[in-house]
Amino acid sequence: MQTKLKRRHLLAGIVGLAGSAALVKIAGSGTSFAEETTAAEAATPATGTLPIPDLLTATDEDGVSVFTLGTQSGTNTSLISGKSITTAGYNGTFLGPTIKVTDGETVRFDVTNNLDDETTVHWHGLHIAPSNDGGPQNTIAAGATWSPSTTINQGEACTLWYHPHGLGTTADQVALGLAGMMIVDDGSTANASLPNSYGADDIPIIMQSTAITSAAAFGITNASFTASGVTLKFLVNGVSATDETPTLSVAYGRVRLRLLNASLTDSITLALSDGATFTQVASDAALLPSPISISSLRISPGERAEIVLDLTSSDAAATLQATVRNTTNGTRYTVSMLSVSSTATTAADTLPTTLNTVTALDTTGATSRTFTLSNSGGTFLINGVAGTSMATMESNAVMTTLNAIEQWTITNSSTTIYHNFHLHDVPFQVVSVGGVAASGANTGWRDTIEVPPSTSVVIRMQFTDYADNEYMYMLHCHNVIHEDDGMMLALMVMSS
Ligand SMILES: [Cu+2]
Repeated sequence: MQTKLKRRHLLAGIVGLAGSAALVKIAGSGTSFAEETTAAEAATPATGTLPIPDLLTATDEDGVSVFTLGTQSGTNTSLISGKSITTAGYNGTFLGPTIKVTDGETVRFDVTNNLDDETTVHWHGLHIAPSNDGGPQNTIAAGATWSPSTTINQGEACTLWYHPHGLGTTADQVALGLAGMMIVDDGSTANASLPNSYGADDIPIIMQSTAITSAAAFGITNASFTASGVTLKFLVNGVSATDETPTLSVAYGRVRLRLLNASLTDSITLALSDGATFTQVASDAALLPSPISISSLRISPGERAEIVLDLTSSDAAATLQATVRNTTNGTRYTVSMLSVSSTATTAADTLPTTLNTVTALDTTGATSRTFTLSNSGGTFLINGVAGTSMATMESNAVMTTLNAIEQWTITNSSTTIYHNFHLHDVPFQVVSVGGVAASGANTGWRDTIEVPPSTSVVIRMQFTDYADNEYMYMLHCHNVIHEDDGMMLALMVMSS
């Protein structure tokens, strides 16, 4: 994307040194991906009780990085003593490894489905052709392998994730544990100036508000979270923070936490236990224009955010607390979700004041559309349509053309139910929320945004690079229970 190339030139002169990890990355900025990986491995790994998903190692096939994923089912007998809970994961029995890719890298994902049921794998937030996007058309039968390939073309450093996206089965399969993180490195100086040694000072945090039913299964309905005999557990990288707060100790003065709300339906608001401020550096789809200082951070389902904690001063020995709220914003509980400390004794250098440049899309003459989110009992609708069958998706598909710039108004007509809005293919810019111009974390690129009751959110986007007259992208609420109950439409980007 043209604007993003310009951004890199702009940032080329900024050198922010943020500890040894940054030194490693800056030293490696002109070197190959393999050399960077080797350098990153030299960093001192974090310790503590928090599990950190493995970084998935690609095999090189004639210049193509091949990442191999396999779904598999399993059981968990530790979450509730004496009960065996059915789970699923990628290359393991719960969650999946982290995939790290770099702009310009040609990749292939070989995904084998070892479940008894059909699945799909959607690369949430990745700018990729619709035929490789992993939506409901890209089903992988039990026992089959799907091998989408692409050249990473993101133009932004960001935290993405991958998860199933079958029609009507997303909540079922995500609840089992099918979710993993994807990290995109854009090679920018700004990204290099932030902690970026995976597992050392750059840590994935996958948060899941779960309900375990009296029958010892992960709940997949809204009602299951309040049903008789239910046990609510807040999982961080697969372990229960409800039972014991996981710990993370790093050898650096600063740590970057890549936060993902992989919950089915609940929003999560993070704060430090002492109320101190912390720094957000990225939202969903890109680094923010500048770091922002915040004292709480609300993340709706499917969203990501990146924060940086300074562990040698203000955030020393920080404990992150999560307040979990349901779809009508009722508080379920507050849990101490992570205790972070550092063995470093020297203060971290200051962060750069500029991380990214977002050039406003020119919407002069752009197509405007409106999308109204509503429900009729348990049926969830966009513009009155429940996208619960492929035929309905096809006949109601939003049609646009390659390179079109559009401005969309997303309105939540419910007076009580929170929704959010996720768009596949390209990130969007936020124009306004509830009539107020975008501010804070909404000044960067996003792919998911919360739409509170009785509120309109205005966004704009450009459908670059990928057109297809057969395969569809999806747009939907990322409360995946609502999504499965119909709050999803298809988008087709036509070549002309
Ligand atoms: Cu919703």
